[in-house]
Amino acid sequence: MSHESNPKVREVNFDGLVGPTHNFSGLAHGNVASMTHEGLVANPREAALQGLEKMKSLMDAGYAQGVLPPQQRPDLGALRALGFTGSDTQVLSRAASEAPQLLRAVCSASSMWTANAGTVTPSVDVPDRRVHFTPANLQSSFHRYLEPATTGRVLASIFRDERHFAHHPVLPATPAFSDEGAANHTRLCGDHGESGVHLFVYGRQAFGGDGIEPRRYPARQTLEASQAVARQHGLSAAQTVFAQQHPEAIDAGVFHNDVIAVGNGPVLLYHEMAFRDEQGTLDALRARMATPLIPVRVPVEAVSLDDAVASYLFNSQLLSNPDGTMTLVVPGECQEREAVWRCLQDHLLAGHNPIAEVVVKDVKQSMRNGGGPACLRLRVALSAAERAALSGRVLLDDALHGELTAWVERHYRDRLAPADLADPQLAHETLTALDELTRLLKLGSVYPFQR
Ligand code: SUG
Repeated sequence: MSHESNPKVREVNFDGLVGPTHNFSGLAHGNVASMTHEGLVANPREAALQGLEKMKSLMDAGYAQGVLPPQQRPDLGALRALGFTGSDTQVLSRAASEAPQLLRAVCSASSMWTANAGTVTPSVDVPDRRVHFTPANLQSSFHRYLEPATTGRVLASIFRDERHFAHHPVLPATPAFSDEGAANHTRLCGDHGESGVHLFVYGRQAFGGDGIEPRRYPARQTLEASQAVARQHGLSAAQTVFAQQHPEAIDAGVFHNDVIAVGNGPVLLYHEMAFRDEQGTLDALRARMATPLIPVRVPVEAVSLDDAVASYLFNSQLLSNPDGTMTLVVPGECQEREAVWRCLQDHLLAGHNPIAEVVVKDVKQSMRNGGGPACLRLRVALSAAERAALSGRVLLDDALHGELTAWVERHYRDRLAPADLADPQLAHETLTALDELTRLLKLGSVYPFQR
């Protein structure tokens, strides 16, 4: 295959800004952290500031950092569509008394996990030389199914220039095409500007298949969804590998591939239990890649599945440095598990691989809902011309970081319990904050209340 390279291509990490309604509602079946922390009092302000601090420190370290806005919550339109009528206050109070689980779902700040916003293919891999986007349908849970409409508008607003960016429709929101976006997609390549091979990891096959699937928790990505996204983006068989996630891993709480594997450049850091067919997956990647694959395997004796799920070791950001080394950005929870911390020191840092530095980040508010550093970002590899063609003010610099921090401090509560979600004042505060945010980010009218 071709081995093109554009040295000006950089990976931009677009982090999701945590929204003002961040709370712990236990909405995600199969996500151990979300299930465990249901009902806790959340601190939306701290959550947003933890996210901004991660963005700022990576920007300061020289990585290109972008930001994506949160969504309009509570989603009163969704409640109205489900038959709740009257004023906003009446809709909220009726939902709170008649269907509290629906109220919680329409208040979730889950769009912060932008690794699930969609799948992105860089222009160097596509025949038309544009960056391709497909928002994920997130149909496997009601609270996340509410995201793609606004996600699509946000992506289309930022990546607006049709000469550089192409947007595809969300896949049909039905179980056969269950799609959770970039969390189940890894691009392996030499340099970011070289053509890459796309590893799509799915949990189950909708049509046919041999029935070997998780039994306890749902598989959120289907083979058919991954294949459809690859087709939309114009990727050929020589550029794609479709691998089934290990069903036992899903049943242990690994609800996305990015909870058990992370890749960057030629490096694939993965747990022994990540793939149903480990050897077949590596062989298929090697057969397609133009550059030698560097697999970094963590065996179960070093880190158990439970430790992987509790620490989110694999939900780290693996970032390329100019000197050829890589930095692994891990959540603070990795320091709390002895086996995991030892693995980081003795196995990853000391091993023969490009990982030369470990940076620890505190994103505890997000972690309590099952979202680590890697969940909070959508990777978009962009050439200099593509970066120049972005619309809006979404690339982080000191000024934007300062304004976003002040915005959070002005508008966010530091305490939010599930019972507070019915407070009409919260809905009002959120709309005021988001209206101001779209002006700050120069995004135009992306929210339903602005249209
Ligand atoms: O879909 N949690 C999210 C976490 C997503 C993490 N993303 C990646 N692994 N890329 C989910 O399970 C919990 C919300 C709550 O319980 O209130 C939640 O939706």
